[in-house]
This record gives sequence, C-alpha cells and structure tokens, in this order.
Amino acid sequence: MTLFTPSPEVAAALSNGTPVVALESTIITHGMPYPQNLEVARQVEGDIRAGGAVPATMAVIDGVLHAGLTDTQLEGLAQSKNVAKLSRADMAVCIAGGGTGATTVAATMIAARLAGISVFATGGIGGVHKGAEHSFDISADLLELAQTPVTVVAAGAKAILDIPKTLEVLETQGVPVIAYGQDDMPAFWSRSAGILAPLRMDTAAAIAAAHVQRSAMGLPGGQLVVNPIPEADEIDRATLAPIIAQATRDADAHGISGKGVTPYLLQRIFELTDGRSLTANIALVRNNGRLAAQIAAELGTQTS
Ligand code: PSU
Ligand code: MN
Repeated sequence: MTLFTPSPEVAAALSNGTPVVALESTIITHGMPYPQNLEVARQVEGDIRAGGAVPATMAVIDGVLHAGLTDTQLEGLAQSKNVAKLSRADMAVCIAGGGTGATTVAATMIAARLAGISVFATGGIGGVHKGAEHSFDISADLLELAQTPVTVVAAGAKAILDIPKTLEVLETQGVPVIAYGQDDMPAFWSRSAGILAPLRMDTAAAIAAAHVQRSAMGLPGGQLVVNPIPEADEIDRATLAPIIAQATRDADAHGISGKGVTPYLLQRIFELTDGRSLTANIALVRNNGRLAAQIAAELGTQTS
C-alpha cells in the first residue's frame, strides 16, 4: 500500500538528504481568504527554498496523501470551497474513500512522520478553547504533539484560545514548549501572551539538538517551538482583547461549534480588524517558515 506520494522535488530531497520542511494545508483552505491564501502558500514555500530546504505541503487529493504539491494543486485547494478539514480522526477515512481534504497540524504531523520529515512550519496550533470546561473543545493538535516526533514551529497559540490551559495540557502530555529568542510566550498576532513560556532557546542548532536528544532517549512526541511574530507586524494584546471577546461572543450567538469554531473566529477577527489580522498572519507564517528551514538544516548536520 502506498502511504503517501512525494512530489518529484520532495522525493529527491528525501533520498539525497536535503533538508525538508512540512507545511499544512488547512491554513490555505480554512485559515485565510482567496487569493491571499494562495499568495502566502507560495511565499512560504519560497522562503523555505531560500533557506536551503525543500517545502512539502501536505494534502489529501482524490484519496492520495501528497507530500509536496504542484502549483496547480496548490491553486485548486486555495480556490475550493468544500474541502474537508482533516485531523487524526478523519484522515484515513478521507483517503480510503477517495476524498479530498486539507491537513491540520495534527494530520500534517502524521503525514510528516510517514514521509520521514522532522520539521514542520505553521501559523498557530489548535489548543484548548475558552470555555473548554463546558464545551470540551481541545484540539487534537495537542495530543498529536504528545505522540508524533515532529518539531513544529508556530507563532504560539492564538489568543482566541485559553493559553494557560493550553500550556497545562501540553505539560501534562510531556510536550516541550520552547520560546525562540525570548522568555515570554508569544500569542500569534502579539509577541507576548503576558505569561512566561515554559522553555527558551536562542538558536536553531539548540532546538535541533533537543530534537535529536529526545529521539535518542526514546521519548515519543514532538516539540513545539513558539516563534514570536516580527515586531513590525504585531498587533498588541490590548488592541486585540476586545476584538477577540466580540468574535467569541458572535461565535456563541451563531451556535458555531466543533470544527467550525477556529475558521469562524479567524474570519470574524479579520473583519473586525479590517484585514490587519491577515497581514500579521502572513508575516508570522513566513517568519516560521524561515526558522523551520534553519532547524531542518541543523538537523541534517546532527546525527539522529
Ligand atoms: N491557526 C491558524 N490558522 C489555521 C489553524 C490554526 O491561525 O488555519 C488551523 C490549523 O490547521 C490547526 C487547526 O491545526 O486550525 C486547529 O483546528 P481545531 O481547533 O479545530 O483543532
Ligand atoms: Mn476543536
């Protein structure tokens, strides 16, 4: 059984040891509007190539799990309206049924592991939603980080989530949360969530060494690297707080639940910030792609 189909570029990189960085596709189909989603997908791939690594955007298309997409496939996903959002629970069902779906952080980690890719760049991970004590809405991304050995570079958890609860779950699950170059926990659109991150590292080499160490010790699971958004692009916490509160109230008022929550909140915050949240989102994803390429290059020079 063929588990995944690499693009020619990814296949070549995997066989000759060129660093590879995995990318998710839910950010394209459910995280940003067209055409910015397509532009960003291409820009991040370009940033990773400029950093000496090969990008592998993951998606299920007509029942095939692809590691690395052609530009036509990327464009198809960016324009499609009815693509499934796949996580650990539904990825195999989609593939077996010949369906098409975009991969979340959890599903992209699974795809990366199958392909032998150790580093993955995204925007923000899913986490524990505000009010989770009633809704039980905790993203499968957190449990994936606990069991799949991939280093994920994100800009922190979005402030639409309950960040302290998200950190508690990650700690319980044994996932290292490593802030890059600062003590504070980044909060996606803002450089600080106003709380300390559990761990800090200042170089890509140190992050790669921790990845290798973890695997040598036989510890399951990955690492979460939280990389603050570049200063010029951040929206400060005080500006965002009322907007997030309003978006969360609107989601409740419209009865949005389950998989619909994250895409709804992202779209609502985009409207309420007149698009500024999207500009910030683009900047942070590209920043994460660049750091991930450095970590992948460092991993290539360390024995695992
Ligand atoms: N954060 C973003 N944009 C996104 C997502 C998160 O800024 O598009 C997506 C990612 O694919 C993440 C998923 O894995 O949302 C989490 O969804 P849920 O909360 O339903 O698990
Ligand atoms: Mn959820």
